[in-house]
Amino acid sequence: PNDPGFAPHALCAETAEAALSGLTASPKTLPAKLFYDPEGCRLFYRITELPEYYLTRTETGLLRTLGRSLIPEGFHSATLVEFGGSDEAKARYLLDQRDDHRRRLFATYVPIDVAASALEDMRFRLANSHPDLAVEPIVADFVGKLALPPLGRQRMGLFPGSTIGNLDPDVAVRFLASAREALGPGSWFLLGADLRKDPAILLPAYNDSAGVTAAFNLNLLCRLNREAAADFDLRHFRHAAVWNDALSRIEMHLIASRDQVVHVAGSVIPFAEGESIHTENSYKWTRRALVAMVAAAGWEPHRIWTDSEDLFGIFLLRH
Ligand code: AVI
Repeated sequence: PNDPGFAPHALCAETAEAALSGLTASPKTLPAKLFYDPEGCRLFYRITELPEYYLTRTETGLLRTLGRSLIPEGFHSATLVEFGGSDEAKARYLLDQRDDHRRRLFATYVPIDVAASALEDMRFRLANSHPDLAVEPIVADFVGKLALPPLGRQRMGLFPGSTIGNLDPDVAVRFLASAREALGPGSWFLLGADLRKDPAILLPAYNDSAGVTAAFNLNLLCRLNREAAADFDLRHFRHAAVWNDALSRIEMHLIASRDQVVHVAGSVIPFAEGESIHTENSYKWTRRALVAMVAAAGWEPHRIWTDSEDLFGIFLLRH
């Protein structure tokens, strides 16, 4: 980004607090959820269209081809609950399905996300394209205690995009267990996860030649300049993506290219040359490890679909 974002804006206490707690820790970190301000959302959307970032197009290809076969037999007028669903693009592959009598398999869609305005836009789009679908958005962080309204007899959770990979395994198990409890007995869950593979494929997906992922990562610092009274000089930090084989994850870091001092919300944060801020993990699961994880959360794996190159998996789980 060219604009380092020094323009004075109101200090956002929540952003400043989250940033400071990570930047005063050792090693330094920043929470990945801070990526998704409006500029970060735009950059992430560009990532999903990059030639190196195979995840989105592979998952979408699977959803498009599998369509109705992703949905258990006997479903109709069911409820689809999407976790982190601020964009209905993937849910549409399920919401569009009808039975042989042209009845919708899903009558209700409950997207859960922190982005209230994105949920409102989505409600408007779906009112146009699916006037007979009940859309009941919930503004909440899906990785928290979830209280869902009564959901009807047939319920399915949807957690696409390999967002599961951005959660540490213990948090992922807790999330899956609480989603299971919230959806209740008899429910189903569709989970999209990026699979462990050759780092020669993984690394370019997080270090693309057009530099969009670098801009996405550096936008975190712009955001702190805008919202947390920080003065990061973006010329003195660079993006790095590394493969951690032992922990089976891509890590994103921002590396200080010289010794420097940065101010954040009134605190002084020193950086040594080469020091990193760890900004994101993206775990890559083998089928076997993922099955063990969902089982630890109480779900029973029912079916797994992957693409012909075994890049991405869609897992159907049963309560
Ligand atoms: C949202 N999430 C699944 C992305 C991923 O692949 O872990 C976020 C991302 N980070 C860098 N590129 C994309």
